Amino acid sequence: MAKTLKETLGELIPKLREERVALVKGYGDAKISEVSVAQAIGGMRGVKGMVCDTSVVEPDKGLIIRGIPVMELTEKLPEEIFWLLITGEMPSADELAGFQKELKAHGEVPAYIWKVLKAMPKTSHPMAMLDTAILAMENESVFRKRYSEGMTKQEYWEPALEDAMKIIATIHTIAAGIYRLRYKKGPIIEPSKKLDWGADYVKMLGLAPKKGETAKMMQLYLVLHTDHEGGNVSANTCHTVGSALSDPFYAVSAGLNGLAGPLHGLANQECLGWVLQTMEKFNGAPTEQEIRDYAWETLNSGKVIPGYGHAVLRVTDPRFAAFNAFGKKYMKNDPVFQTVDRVFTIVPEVLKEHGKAKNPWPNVDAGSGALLYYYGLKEFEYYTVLFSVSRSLGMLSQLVLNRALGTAITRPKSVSTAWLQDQVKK
Ligand code: HAX
Repeated sequence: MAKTLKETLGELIPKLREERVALVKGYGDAKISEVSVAQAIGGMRGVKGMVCDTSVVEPDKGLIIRGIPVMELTEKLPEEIFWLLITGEMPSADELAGFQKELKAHGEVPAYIWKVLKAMPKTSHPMAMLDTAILAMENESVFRKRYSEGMTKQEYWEPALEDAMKIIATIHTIAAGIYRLRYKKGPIIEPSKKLDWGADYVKMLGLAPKKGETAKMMQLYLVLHTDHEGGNVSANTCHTVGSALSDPFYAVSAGLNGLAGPLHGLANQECLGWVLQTMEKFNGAPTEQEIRDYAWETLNSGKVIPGYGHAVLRVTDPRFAAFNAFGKKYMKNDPVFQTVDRVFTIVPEVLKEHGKAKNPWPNVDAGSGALLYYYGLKEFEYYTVLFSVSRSLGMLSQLVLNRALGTAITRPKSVSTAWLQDQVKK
């Protein structure tokens, strides 16, 4: 019989613990990073001060999950990516089937969640609704219960995994329900017993299947957004909150609150908004010159061009490239997609000329909206919820591993401005 995820992790964790102990024992004092004044003030950019094994982001290559460039994973299911993130290996067909079955068994959304969501104002942002629902579901936490009963440190990862399964098994159902409630799309659709995670999400949103293309697009979307190493706002926040042994519901909800910022995950709603504004302003797909003019207008008004630039990447984000390739295959004549594609040829030139952004190339958020729009998801305020459904996989894989490895509570040292001034004089 195929091993369950818990059994697989149970075999792996002792080796990972030994590895970590050996590193600290043998090389605990070895230096890996230095911090400049600019870094301390500038969001700790480039400071190496945390460990994350699920994925790395190389400035010139982009996202690499457990050694595999994301472009080589675009045909996989998000469930397979979760298994890869957390164990370092792809699941076998039997392991995948067992894992999907286990997820279905955890898939019931508590009735009080729908009551909470229905009680929220009609104008609530869908991200506020999702984050509230995950937080409200904290009532289900096995981690909290086991902690209060007095479990040992060695056991932390087990209820953390149990809570992770509950979140992953329900987040797409909750997210789809939010879409239907918030945009008056009709009654909430129940999860299916057979469909995979992404296809089920499409069905529960109530999107037209378009001969299976919508599910294919969703599969790609959910794979590409899963993880982006440990230092980004959502992962880092989830990590910090989890490090206090707040349970996974608290930690994931907190991470998603970070994803809801326009410089992070909310850029995807901003981005399609920007593209549609150009189309409205110029009555249809704008010319290259019109895009150039509008980009300058945006920059001159002190705003950023959403979907461009990155804190780590210095090339076109491969995730943007994957969305662009999908668009070229399935919707090359769609005017919104054509505009996104044209923006891609103009905005990097403009940003280079502008001279501020260290990276003028598109990130993941520049391209995804056109695909969602084409397949019927026109409410772009909702887009970060889709990102969240996927990113929960990355945050939770990191969280479970951190509980398994006994990662310490996060507590960097802050310094005062006066201390900095003194220090630089020395
Ligand atoms: N448009 C205009 N100006 C930009 C810019 C853009 N797209 N990207 C960077 N800049 C500016 C910065 O605002 C900064 O200006 P100031 O010196 O006046 O503060 C300057 O260029 C240097 O910034 P940087 O070092 O290149 O970039 P940061 O690491 O500070 O920030 C951001 C990275 C992603 C936040 C930034 O590029 C940005 O705001 N992009 C637009 C928003 C966006 O697309 N966010 C999504 C990023 C991907 C992600 O996390 N998705 O979830």
